[in-house]
Amino acid sequence: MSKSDKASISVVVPVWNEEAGIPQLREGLAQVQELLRDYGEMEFIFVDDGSTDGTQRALHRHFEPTGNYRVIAHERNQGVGAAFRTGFRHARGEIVCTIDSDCSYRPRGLQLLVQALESGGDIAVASPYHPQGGVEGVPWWRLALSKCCSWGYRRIAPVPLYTYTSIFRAYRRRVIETVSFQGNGFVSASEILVNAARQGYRIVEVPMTLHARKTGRSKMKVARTARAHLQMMRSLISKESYQ
Ligand SMILES: Nc1nc2c(ncn2[C@@H]2O[C@H](COP(=O)(O)OP(=O)(O)O)[C@@H](O)[C@H]2O)c(=O)[nH]1
Ligand SMILES: [Mg+2]
Repeated sequence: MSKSDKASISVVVPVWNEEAGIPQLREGLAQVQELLRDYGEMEFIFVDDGSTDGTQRALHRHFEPTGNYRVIAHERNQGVGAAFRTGFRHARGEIVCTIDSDCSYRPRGLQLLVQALESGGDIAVASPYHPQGGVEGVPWWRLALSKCCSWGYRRIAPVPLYTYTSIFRAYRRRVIETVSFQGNGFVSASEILVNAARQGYRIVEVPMTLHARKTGRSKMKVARTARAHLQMMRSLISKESYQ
């Protein structure tokens, strides 16, 4: 694909020290390409955020360095929100997706998210905490943080959702071009939704199952992430602009 061509769907994949999971990711993304091939050209943008293991080598080994697969590297770790900003700057698709590189949401679920945009959404979000969603094998302490945060946001955010924390999403291009966010870490996922809702974008939840990761460990720093969420909730309650 030449630089001037526009991909129809871009998939931004933040990765940090995920070497062991890259073969599984390759299989998942091959399935996605097959399922979404009618939507036209797809591109995959891996944002390697200062990995210190062999993640970058594994990405280059498993994904052909064509125009459809790009690896963008941060020299040092900046966080998943910073990785989204980098990925969004490079994405050319009319639809821009973000996914977990550990395949804790099965990549083929992107098809449901893209279909949700076609039925009128501006943002489609995987929602394990929706009554029809599900969670399999995720440690309780990890789940507790996300569930508590989503419970809290649901009460104070401009739009009531069941899940504000998943990063498995599809956005219409205009959303990533017009919604700004400041957070560098996991809180950015919630911040994007809150800011998009304030700007009047339509958010659609798609019930989905969150699975335990098969390789590696969660990168979330629980205490730091909880603090960032609490700070954002405080600013929502006091009606200050978080931006
Ligand atoms: N680029 C980047 N990606 C990250 C960072 N932290 C986590 N990720 C990626 O974000 C996704 C979700 O992170 P994960 O560790 O699985 O967190 P959890 O599933 O919420 O416990 C995975 O693809 C990670 O590789 C980071 O600091 N930078
Ligand atoms: Mg995970």
